Amino acid sequence: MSATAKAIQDYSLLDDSECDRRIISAKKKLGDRCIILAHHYQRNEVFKHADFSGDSLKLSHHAADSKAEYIVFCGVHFMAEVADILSRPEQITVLPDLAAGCSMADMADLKKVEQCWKELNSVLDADEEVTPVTYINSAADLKAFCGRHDGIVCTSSNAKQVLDWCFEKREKVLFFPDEHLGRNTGYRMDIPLDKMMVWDFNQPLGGLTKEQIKVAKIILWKGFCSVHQMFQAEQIDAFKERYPETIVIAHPEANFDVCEKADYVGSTEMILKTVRDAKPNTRWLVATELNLVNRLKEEVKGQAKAVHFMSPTVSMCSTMFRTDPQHLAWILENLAEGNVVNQIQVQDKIQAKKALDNMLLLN
Ligand code: CIZ
Ligand code: SF4
Repeated sequence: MSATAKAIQDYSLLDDSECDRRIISAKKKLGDRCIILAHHYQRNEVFKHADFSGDSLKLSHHAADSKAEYIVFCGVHFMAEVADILSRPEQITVLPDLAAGCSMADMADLKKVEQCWKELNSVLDADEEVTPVTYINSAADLKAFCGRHDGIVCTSSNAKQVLDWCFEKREKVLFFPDEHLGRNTGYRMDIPLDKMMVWDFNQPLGGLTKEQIKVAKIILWKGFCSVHQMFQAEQIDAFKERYPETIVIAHPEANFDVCEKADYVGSTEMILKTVRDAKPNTRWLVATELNLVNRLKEEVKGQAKAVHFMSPTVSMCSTMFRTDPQHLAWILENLAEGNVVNQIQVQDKIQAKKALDNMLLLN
């Protein structure tokens, strides 16, 4: 083990090809002691070094099944937290850039959610009537909140199954932090729009009346993804005017109107599978993060499938983008010398794991 860890400053001026060389060499040295996981929204320069790629659900399973000593998670903070919760105690999870957060996850915090629960309890018996559901895009202490209140975590791949589980137990759901995933999923389960109320956490009683809370089936936290909010229904209309044969596929973090106009709505895994399995000579308009869409476009162009990004302006996830080859080289060279930098450690794992296990049992 070396005495001192290398500093990121020594890497920030390295060019990408030098980083590539160093990543490959450090990876070779570490062998099966280390796995690199990369989310679909990672840029190519990082994505190409991954042992496994996937959405957060698939990557959580890889983390849980892995025997590696080090899990290097090229994704955002909440994903590395999930890997830490699900992996064995002796495994170490590392996030290459600690500033890689998720603006949607930051829209709900424990204080605000506890306040909401307290206010719901002034109208209902929340513990008897409401199941809290947190989208996996949330901090570990919110997953722990769900664990404590007999709730559950969901991802965009299993949101419907999770809501089915909830409605077998209790009549209402508090869904955070993404308003859109909650509404788009509820609507596809035939829950009328007027039974899904938005909880504005900046207003007393979420800006709702007691009556609205009493009739609600799903209470939707007023959170959103800044990347997916760029997609608009008018972009679909404009594109279809030029190419009427277009098939539209959208992520459920996109707004209701976009999902209503889409032919398919689903998680990143579902989007990839649907386009990969589609017939040749098809044209696709895709509403999710740009790095995924660009890679998919390249992958299927040989099968005469055209893939287009829905928004006319570039909308990448800026926090996913923080993980660059410089940070990856820095992390791996340190690990190869026995220095752990940027470890993610969740303090209160038990309740968060309970909420995650409730979800994983459904898959
Ligand atoms: O769950 C994930 O990985 C995210 C953030 C998107 C998706 O649908 O895969
Ligand atoms: Fe968060 Fe949106 Fe980025 Fe996904 S794309 S990590 S929800 S900010």
